[in-house]
Order: sequence, then C-alpha cells, then structure tokens
Amino acid sequence: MSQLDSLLQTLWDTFQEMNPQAEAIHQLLSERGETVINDHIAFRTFDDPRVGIQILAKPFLVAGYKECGSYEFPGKHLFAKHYEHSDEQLPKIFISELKLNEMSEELQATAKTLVDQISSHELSSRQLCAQGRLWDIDHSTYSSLVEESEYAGWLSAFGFCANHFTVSVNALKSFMSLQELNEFVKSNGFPLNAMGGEIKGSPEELLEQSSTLAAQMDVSFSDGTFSIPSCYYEFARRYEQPDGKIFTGFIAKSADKIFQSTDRRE
Ligand code: OOG
Ligand code: NI
Repeated sequence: MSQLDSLLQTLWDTFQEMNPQAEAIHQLLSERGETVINDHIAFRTFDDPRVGIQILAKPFLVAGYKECGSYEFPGKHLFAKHYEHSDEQLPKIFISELKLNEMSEELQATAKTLVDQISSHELSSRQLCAQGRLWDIDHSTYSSLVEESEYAGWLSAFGFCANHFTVSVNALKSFMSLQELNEFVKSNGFPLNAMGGEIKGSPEELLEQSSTLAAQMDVSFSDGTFSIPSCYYEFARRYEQPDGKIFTGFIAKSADKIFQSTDRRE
C-alpha cells in the first residue's frame, strides 16, 4: 500500500468513528451494489504558518497532487485551496484556513496557545492532517471560540482530521440525480443540511452539492465530556464544461453553506 493510500485509509477510519452515519450511508450504498468513489476530502486549520494550508497539504503534494483553485469566504474569515491528482480515481483535497488576523484579540491568543502545545516532532510530521487534536482545551474556551466562529470552535475541538468525505454522485449507477440520492439518505433517517436549500449549486454552475448535518459526538474536554457536532458526509454531482471536460473546481457560494453543516443546532 502506498503512503498516500495508507493516509487516506487512516483518514477514512477516523472519519467513520467520528461519524457513524457516514459509515451507515456508505454501507447502504454498498448493499445497493454501488461502489463509492470519493469526490473530495476536506480539512480545516488556522492560518498560523506552523499549521497553515501549505503544511497540511504536504503529504498530498509529495504524492503528486497539484494546487488548483483558491477560494475566499469573507463572511467566515476563511481562505481555501483545492488540490488535484492526475489519477482521477483519487479524491480532490480541499483545505481551508481561518484568517486569524481578522479575528478578535482573544481568539488570536487562544489559537496561539493551542498551536503552541503541538510538539516540534508533531509539527514536522508529514501527516499532520491526520494527527487529530494535539492540545488540551476546556469546554468554556471552546464555547467562547464557537460564539465568534463556528469554524474555530470545531477546529479547537477536533484538530486535524478529515472534516468530511464526499460521495461522487457521478460514479453512482443507481441514482439519476442528486435529488434522488438526497431522498434516499433522508428516508433512511439521516437529516440533510438545509441551509440555503438542500441542493447547493446548479447544473449551470457545473456542481451540485448536498450534505448531512454533522453527527453529535461526545468529546472530552479538560473539564468534562460534552456532546458537539462532529463530521458530516457530502454528496457532489459534477457537470461537463463546454469543452467537454468535467468541472473539477469548487463554488465558493455553495461551499459557504456547506461549511455550516457543523454549526451547533438548538
Ligand atoms: C468545507 C466546506 C466546503 C465544499 O465541498 O464546498 C466544502 C468545510 O466544511 O470544512 O467542502
Ligand atoms: Ni466538501
């Protein structure tokens, strides 16, 4: 098994543990005779140069991935890049980072204390993106982060892991549309993120996406265990460009709503 294959396997195993719903949906699709191909995998980080996008991207670049698109999310203070491999069976990689200098002094200071706790050994690990949470944090610190930025809160609780895997709807044989897959997912008891409509994007935009709402997970903080939103599963259908090639990028307006799949719900 190549280093990349084993990294992808580790990320998938951790993701399934964090979101048993994804495992269940994957299983249901397999039982229908589908072979699930991942369209992309997404990661989150801070733009601190010790852990920024470039650092998380390392194992993918080493494995031959190339940087392709970049995206801005002004309302959420996020920046993102995506990477592609010439082997189209390999998932695209989407990595976003929180622009710390646009955040409050308190949030910046907290982020620094979290990153300061990562050992130099861990920082130099080529596979930082799969190391999980490398710091201690208490629930009240998480709560103050999440008040300012849901993204910062999520990252502080889970650290470095796949935030979601994404089923390629194009590769499914028994679903004619994303709508049909959404109905299948919902009828099996898994609610979808309805923010901005269940389907984000359109055939004209060359990408349609939907996602489950992140599963609640018990997370241990230094002052106790609390149930908070963890990872989600995404579904993406891509369309051909006028030149006949399939669109491989992302749509910032849609992604902006997909991020909200990990928001807290009352
Ligand atoms: C990423 C959200 C954006 C997409 O496919 O547009 C995204 C995240 O939640 O970290 O994955
Ligand atoms: Ni995604």
